[in-house]
Amino acid sequence: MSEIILHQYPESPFSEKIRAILGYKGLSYQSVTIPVIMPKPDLMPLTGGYRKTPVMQIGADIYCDSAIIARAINHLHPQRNIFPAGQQALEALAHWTDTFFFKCAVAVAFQPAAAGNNPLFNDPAAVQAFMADRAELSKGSQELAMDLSIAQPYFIQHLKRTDQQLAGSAFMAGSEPSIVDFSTYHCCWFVYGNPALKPLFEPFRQVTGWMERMAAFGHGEVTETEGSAALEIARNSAPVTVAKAGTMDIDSFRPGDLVEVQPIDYGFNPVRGELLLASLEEIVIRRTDDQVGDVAVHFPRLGFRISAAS
Ligand SMILES: N[C@@H](CCC(=O)N[C@@H](CS)C(=O)NCC(=O)O)C(=O)O
Repeated sequence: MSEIILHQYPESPFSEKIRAILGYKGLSYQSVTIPVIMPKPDLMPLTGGYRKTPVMQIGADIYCDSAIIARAINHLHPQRNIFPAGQQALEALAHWTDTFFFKCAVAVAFQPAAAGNNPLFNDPAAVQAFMADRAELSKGSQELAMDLSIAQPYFIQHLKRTDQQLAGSAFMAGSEPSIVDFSTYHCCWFVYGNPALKPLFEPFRQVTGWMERMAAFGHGEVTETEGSAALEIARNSAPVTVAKAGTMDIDSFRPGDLVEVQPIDYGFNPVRGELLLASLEEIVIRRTDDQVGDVAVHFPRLGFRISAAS
């Protein structure tokens, strides 16, 4: 089996979600540090336009979005299962956390009183470039916009509820961590890491104790590699995923159709390719790129849409 390559950057919360899962499972992997803002020249040949962080690569199979990355890791490395049997509806809570609660966390983390501590904001030109890039990322979307006066009470409300829940168990859904813990952890990590915002967590000792337990899983055994090396690995590999018709009639798309896939929340960059698979959980398309040849690009169903290629 080819090794996992995680395309990410240290400050990225969704990357922290995946790093923590890799740590919990005790996995070794390669990491490519990608730029925080566009352009991302060593990522685009792999994804075909998807620009969010993180992206996981295994040979010539490319996984876009932390939801499908988490599932793929758990499938390939089932030890310390984070999708407990009999608790499948937990994924709805994980999705709410990765979308709505994350949006609250963004407003809290980027509030003016805390921005000075953000390592990304230590020179004015970098701030300007970051703001321009994120304006482009959220063009046509309201999904990342929430006033702090609305977001902060929501954020604290969920900390309080989580604190109360954690009084009865070591992790959010029992004695072992599940996908919900990792989704909640990265949103909290994002805010807690800023010294100006840490006091928000003070009343919630169960949450801070749980965050310490989550942090203690570490990030696994990481080897840093270059983007060019990752491209070469893709070029020298063939996608493992093959075309497969679904067992259910879900939509009108069939393997072989030329389609575009894009997020429904923000970062509306469509990825075009030939449909390999469109199940209830996953959409996979095959595309050919001058630099890497054939790749299979995977997306979760939830949070993405397919349309016929224009
Ligand atoms: N639904 C996506 C959200 C990913 C996301 O929004 N990531 C942020 C960084 S944590 C991002 O892409 N920011 C813009 C960028 O890195 O270019 C996931 O679960 O992976």
